[in-house]
Amino acid sequence: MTILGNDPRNQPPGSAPDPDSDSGTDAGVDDAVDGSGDGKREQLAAITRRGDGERLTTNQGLGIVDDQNTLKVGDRGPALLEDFLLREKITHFDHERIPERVVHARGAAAHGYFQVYADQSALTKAAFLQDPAVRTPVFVRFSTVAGSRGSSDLARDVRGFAVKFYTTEGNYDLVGNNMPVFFIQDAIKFPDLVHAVKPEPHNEIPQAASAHDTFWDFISLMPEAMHMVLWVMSDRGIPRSLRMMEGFGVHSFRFVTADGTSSFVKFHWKPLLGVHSLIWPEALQVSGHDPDFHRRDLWEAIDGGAFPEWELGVQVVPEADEHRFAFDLLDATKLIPEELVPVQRIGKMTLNRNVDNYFAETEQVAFHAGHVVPGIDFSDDPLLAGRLFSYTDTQLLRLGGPNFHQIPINRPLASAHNHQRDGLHRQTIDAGRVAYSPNTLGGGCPMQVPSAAGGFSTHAATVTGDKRRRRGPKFFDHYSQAAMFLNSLADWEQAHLVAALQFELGKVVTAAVVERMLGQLQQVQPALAQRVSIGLGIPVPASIELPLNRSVPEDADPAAFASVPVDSSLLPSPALSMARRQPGGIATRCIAILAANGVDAGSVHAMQDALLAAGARSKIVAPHGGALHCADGSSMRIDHSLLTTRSVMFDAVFVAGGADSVAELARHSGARHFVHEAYWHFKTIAAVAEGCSLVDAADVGETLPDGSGADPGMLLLREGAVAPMIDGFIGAIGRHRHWERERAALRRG
Ligand code: HDE
Repeated sequence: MTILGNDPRNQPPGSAPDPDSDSGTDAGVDDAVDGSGDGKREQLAAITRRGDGERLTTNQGLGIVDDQNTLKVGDRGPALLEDFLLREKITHFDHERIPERVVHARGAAAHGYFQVYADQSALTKAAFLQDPAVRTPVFVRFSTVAGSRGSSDLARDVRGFAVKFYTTEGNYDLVGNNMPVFFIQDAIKFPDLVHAVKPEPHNEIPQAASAHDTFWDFISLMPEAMHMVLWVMSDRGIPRSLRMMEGFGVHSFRFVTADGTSSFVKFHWKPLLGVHSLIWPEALQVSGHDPDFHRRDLWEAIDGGAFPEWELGVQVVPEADEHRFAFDLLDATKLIPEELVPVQRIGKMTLNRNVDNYFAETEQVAFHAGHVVPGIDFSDDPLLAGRLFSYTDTQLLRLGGPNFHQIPINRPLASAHNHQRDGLHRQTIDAGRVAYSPNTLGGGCPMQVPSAAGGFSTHAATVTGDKRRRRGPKFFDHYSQAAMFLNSLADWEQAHLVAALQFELGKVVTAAVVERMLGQLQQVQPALAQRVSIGLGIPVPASIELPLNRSVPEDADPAAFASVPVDSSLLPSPALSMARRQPGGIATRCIAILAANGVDAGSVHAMQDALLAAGARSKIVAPHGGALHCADGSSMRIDHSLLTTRSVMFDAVFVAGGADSVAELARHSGARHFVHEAYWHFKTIAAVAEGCSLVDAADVGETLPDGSGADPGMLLLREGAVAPMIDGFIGAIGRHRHWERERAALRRG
């Protein structure tokens, strides 16, 4: 009955036809939807092949005697074309690659489950949002947008945050980003945006970077992009970890209840580890040292049992309030400030299992903004409209045909039955002669599902108007929310944003593009343009002819577009600042313990135990690999030598005591640099007893760089045992970084 051979482990679950129907069934597994959250795991396990203990065969199951030598004439050849073993192996290899995603090519993914906190039937009839006892399996793929599959995790970029819920009513995909707004308002501009940010077509440079002429040329001509550009230039563009990012559905969607009441909804993911980022100089170094930094971090956290968690938040706006705001709910370049519409946290997602095979799962997963379930529907956002077409289209190319939904990772847990047939790589045998509807020969099956019985019916919204290429009038306020975002940031966040713009525009060769961008920033906030211009050494032009807004239609009355609408009601929104999204705690943080031969093992063990108890990890970093001989005669395993790691791989540094150990470290330029670098990335540094002299040798001190006070991120205990400093160390790491150090350095100049 299947095309996967006789091994029962290779049978696609549910591939047998529905006995009650004369129509084919599409990998349905009713049994797997048991509410335990394990359904998808079991479905995948049933078709997972492992080589352990197996014999080597061809793809036809033929046992292979010699997989080391090609069939030749004599010992030295020539090789024979007859060698079907060689041909099969090489041919398969030649075809191993599929096209990478045109955007979001580089990703990392994991399995987990979602559980709602309480019945949400007052908001939506979606089944997975009703019963707190039910765990819905999820598969989540994070990604960068612009880079190729082999690029670095550390690019300054938007991060994709795509969640596939395998619900009892079919797959629901929430395909979002780690920023709440988007660059463009209308899908028709998406290919232009992507062409502008991707490597330039003549020389394919630069990889995974927006810091080049074509991107800024385009952006400088697109006032609607200013809000999103500020998000990308903020530290949100360089997350500390995928586990420490927020996620956003971006568009307004609809919730629909059982009685047909609809409201608008914006989706949020709130990470329980807080929202944290790297700083740019650090990201540049991590990129060279470990371009897989984010992937590895996610993998190791899940592997080590530190399962990342996010709460699902919703901002709900009743239909009657659709026009209540100064911005348009259908405009994806605008967010709803949380102070206007609070985020209700309605459930939690936990990622608890790494993939078994990157290609089969992370690469072949196919998300689609149009995969919804009853109770969730679309708004008329013109950006969303384009997405609803694009995602299927792209999978047809990427995954090679119309049956990509039958690839294991994409199969729903809910049974799927219809009259679609055939096509490349069909995985089911659709038995019977009835492949049409209506029919009597198949008893009318599969039958349509009334909405009362869980079928999907589009919310009946009333629409009127002329058919034309236009945007709503509120769409033309391009700068108010950009300014709101800027004004909501802490001073250090603003300083990083300014530095990012200086870096990016500093890489732009065409002077007119830079000037035009300064003109755009001037519209957001004159002080911003001024600050950016200082680093560029280019004055803000006294007057600059800003481009015509390209989205003004040619048949429009120019007077209607003469003045730009401004939302003067917007106040700074504290919720937008990462500074306010840091819960403290050091769970899953990684701390370097610097040590050499002769180290005081007691201080190391005490610190390791305390960090572990607080949920953090520690690694011994030494001048060499292997093991350390400690002062008390014991030995200690080294995790990294100074050759193979850098301070940028850690959240904080502890220098253990021991006279010989510290003397060796102080002589080692790598050890001194380690501490120095961590200090200038504003991390917590602690040292005990002799360890303090390495900190002294690293040319960093306990007072802030401008001498204005004690540095709360520097904890030096020159005498005694480590115990009294442990709580302070953990508390200081929980602050993520010590921005007063950066502030003081800026003051000092
Ligand atoms: Fe996507 N987007 N997108 N996008 N997008 C894709 O689909 C597209 C947009 C997002 O991990 C592609 O399977 C259009 C917004 C994520 O597999 C493609 C438009 C948001 C991912 C596509 C947008 C996203 C994609 C490429 C404008 C945030 C990765 C490969 C109308 C809400 C999903 C693929 C994964 C991927 C099209 C805009 C998020 C080409 C046409 C806005 C997270 O179909």
